[in-house]
Formats: sequence, C-alpha cells, structure tokens
Amino acid sequence: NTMNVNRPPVTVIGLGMMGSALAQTFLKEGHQTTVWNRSAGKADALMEQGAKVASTVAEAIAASPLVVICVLDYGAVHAILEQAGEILADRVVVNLTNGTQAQARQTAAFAAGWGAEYLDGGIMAVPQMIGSPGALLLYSGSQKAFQTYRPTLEGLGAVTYLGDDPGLAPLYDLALLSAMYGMFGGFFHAVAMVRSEQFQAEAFTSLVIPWLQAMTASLPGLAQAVDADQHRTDVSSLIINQTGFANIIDTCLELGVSPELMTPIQGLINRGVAEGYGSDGLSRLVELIRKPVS
Ligand code: FVH
Repeated sequence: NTMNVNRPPVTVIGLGMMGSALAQTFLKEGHQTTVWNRSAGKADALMEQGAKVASTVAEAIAASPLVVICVLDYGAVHAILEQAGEILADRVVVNLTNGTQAQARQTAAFAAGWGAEYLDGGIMAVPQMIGSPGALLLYSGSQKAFQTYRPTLEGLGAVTYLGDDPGLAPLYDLALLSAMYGMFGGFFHAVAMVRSEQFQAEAFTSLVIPWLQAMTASLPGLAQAVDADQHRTDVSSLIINQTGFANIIDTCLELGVSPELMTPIQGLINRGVAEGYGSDGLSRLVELIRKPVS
C-alpha cells in the first residue's frame, strides 16, 4: 500500500524535549508513531495526538521497521538496546543521541551483531525547529538505510548524508557545536564587558549581530587559506592581533571581568608569533590547534 511505502511506521524511543519534538513531527507527517520513554507521563500529550504508547522497549521496537532513539547519552542508548536483543533483527536504528565517534562506531557494531542496520545522526537544531527547513540533520552509517528512509527523515528537516562510517555524523556534529559554543562564548564575554559598565545587553546585541554577520563573510577566505596551507594575509597579521588582544585582556582586568574565555585564544596567537608566524593571518591558528604543545 502506497501510504505505507511513503510513510512507514516509526518508533521513537526517548521523549525528552527533542524526542517529543521528533515524535510530534512524525505524527504530523502522517506516520503511525509508537513511542516509549523510561519514565511514565511524557507520552501523554503524544498519545492524545495519536501516538501508540508501548509499555516495553521490546514492544516499541517490534512495532516499526524504523526506530529513532534520542536520549541523554550512549549509556542510556545501550541500556535501551540491551533490552531489545533479537527484536532488533531487520530493524533500522537511527540514533540521534549526542556522542563521540567511538561510541557511534561501537553502537553500529552492536546493532549489526543483532542484524540491524544503523544510522548515526547529529541534530543541528533545537526542538522548536524540528520539521522546519531550518533544521539540519547529519547522518552517517548504513547507506541502504539512509536511502530507504530518506523521505521519512526529510520530514524532520534538511538532511546531509556524510558517508558509511557511523563516526562521521558525530565528528561534524561536535565540530559544528564547537563553532556554536565559540560564538556563544564570544557573545557572553562581550556582553559581560559592557554590562560591567551598566550598559543594557539587548541594546548592545543590536551591534553584535551585524558585526558577527560581517565577520562570517570572511570564513570562506579563511577556509581557503587552510586548505591551501597558505596563511600570508593582507587583512591582519598575528602580530596586529596579538597587540589588540593584550588590550582586551588588560581592559577585562581593569573592569574586574574574567578573561578566562579569551586567554586561550590569546595563548594561541602568542604561540603563533613565538613560532615565527607573526606575518601570517588568523587562519594559521587552525594549524596551531592541530599541533598541540605537549
Ligand atoms: N534539546 C536540544 O536542543 C538538543 C539539540 C541537539 C540534539 N540534542 C541531543 O538530543 C538528546 C536528547 O536531548 P533532550 O533535549 O531531549 O534531553 P532531555 O529533555 O533531558 O531528555 C533526555 C531523555 O533521555 C532519557 N534517558 C536518560 N537516561 C536514560 C536511561 N538510562 N535509559 C533510558 N532513557 C534515559 C530521559 O528519560 P526520562 O528521564 O524521561 O525517563 C529523556 O527521555 C541528547 O543527546 C542531546 O544532546 C538535544
């Protein structure tokens, strides 16, 4: 039946903030959706929207060929999968739990041992974005599983398949999260500086946004320099950045603001100059990060 081919039954395991958003979106997309959560109560709203509530993990996994897991960590994933055993045979497990490359590869091997196909995923979105084109979900692992369920997975957001190594989705996910935390860290530090002189964060943010947007325009050029391993610059040298950075730290100390988010960046710039790269641009920092001092 066409309905089943286009909208296969889906099981969602883990009904935290993200798992609930995933299940709700599958329901809206017209999938028969079975849900399970460790503690009771979190399925109530979904049940009202038409979800079937399984009373055991085994029952939840038996209900659908496609099983999506989104829980706290991989310890929880294994606590769940170990309750399933042979019921995993011929299932496709899509694990959207945040974890490391090693954890993803180990979980793929565990699933394969029970005859399941495994896709690891990274969700580049907050729960409120799920189901909208602004949500990006990264996948790696079984290509067959990705191709089979691509239309279903596209219901959650835009998809990018990275390759058959299940460790690739965590690598990209954690790298993108690093970029995000760097941006948030810079923003929080900047706000702390102006707040210490009683300026309103909200008004200041109207200056931060266009400034960061202008700076993101330089990212492709920096990336090109990294790929070519050519770091000479006509924008600003590490020596110029080193001089300006000392002023950031000195001002923080005068304001009584902690410089702890900024000092690691200053340390890298200083190391670059000390190693003879003072005329290079900021793209040199990528090489320094890749060669930590022991
Ligand atoms: N929320 C977000 O914005 C981010 C966006 C990017 C992806 N992350 C990752 O998604 C995973 C789940 O995050 P969450 O926000 O849904 O988290 P919670 O609302 O705290 O729900 C956690 C669920 O995990 C269940 N759980 C915890 N330990 C166990 C266990 N040992 N066995 C079975 N289930 C477990 C918990 O169950 P309960 O406490 O309700 O019984 C919740 O269902 C996460 O990897 C994020 O990094 C979200």
